[in-house]
Amino acid sequence: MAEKLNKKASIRTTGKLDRKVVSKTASKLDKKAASKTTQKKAVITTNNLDKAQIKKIFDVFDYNGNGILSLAEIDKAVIELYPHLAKDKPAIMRAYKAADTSKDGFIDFKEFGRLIDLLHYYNELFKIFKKLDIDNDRRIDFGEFKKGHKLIGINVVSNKELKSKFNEIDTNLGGYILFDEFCIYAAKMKLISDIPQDTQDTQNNQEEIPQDVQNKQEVQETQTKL
Ligand SMILES: [Ca+2]
Ligand SMILES: [Ca+2]
Ligand SMILES: [Ca+2]
Repeated sequence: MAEKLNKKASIRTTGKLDRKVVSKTASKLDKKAASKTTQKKAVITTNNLDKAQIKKIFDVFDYNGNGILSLAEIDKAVIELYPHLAKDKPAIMRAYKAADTSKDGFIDFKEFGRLIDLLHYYNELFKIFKKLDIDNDRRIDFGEFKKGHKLIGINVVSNKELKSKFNEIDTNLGGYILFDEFCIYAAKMKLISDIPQDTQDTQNNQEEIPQDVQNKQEVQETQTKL
């Protein structure tokens, strides 16, 4: 476990931020969360940011200064602030949609902490997705799935079982696993330990995970295990 924690501590979503301030803020948030159980998961995923720091980043995102973020502003800011995430449009799109809990098409300050965490979360998932998507057409066909299924923790031998797994993930049975479908599967399988709020309510157990265990590097661990 200790070894796990060390590895996790090495890369945080915002590694440059001051750890002391961060942990203080996180414990404050936890107290708040205790009284409002529905907020718990969101709080955990934003544990590595402190409010003043979030506000600073928010203001950079909010290019026109109207206090809310459009998708265009998010795209622009991601290119500037998180260039390593900028190419992953499907991941950005998914994070944007999932963070917009009020469903008004904009990310306000309350939703913003989650947006940052989700950007990293979906980026990690997208990295795995891209490994499977050999021809880079942003969908996984059965041939690609057959080659890469072990990367996502599937260990079946027969072609038949593999096909039924594929169909299970390909929920609209379109013959391809799309990134959205992949994300739903990944959340279900806990492919990355850091399950954001937009997944299913069945993920409630995630709240029990201590803050230090939350991280975005689970991907690598999953892969080495396999
Ligand atoms: Ca704005
Ligand atoms: Ca919103
Ligand atoms: Ca493909």
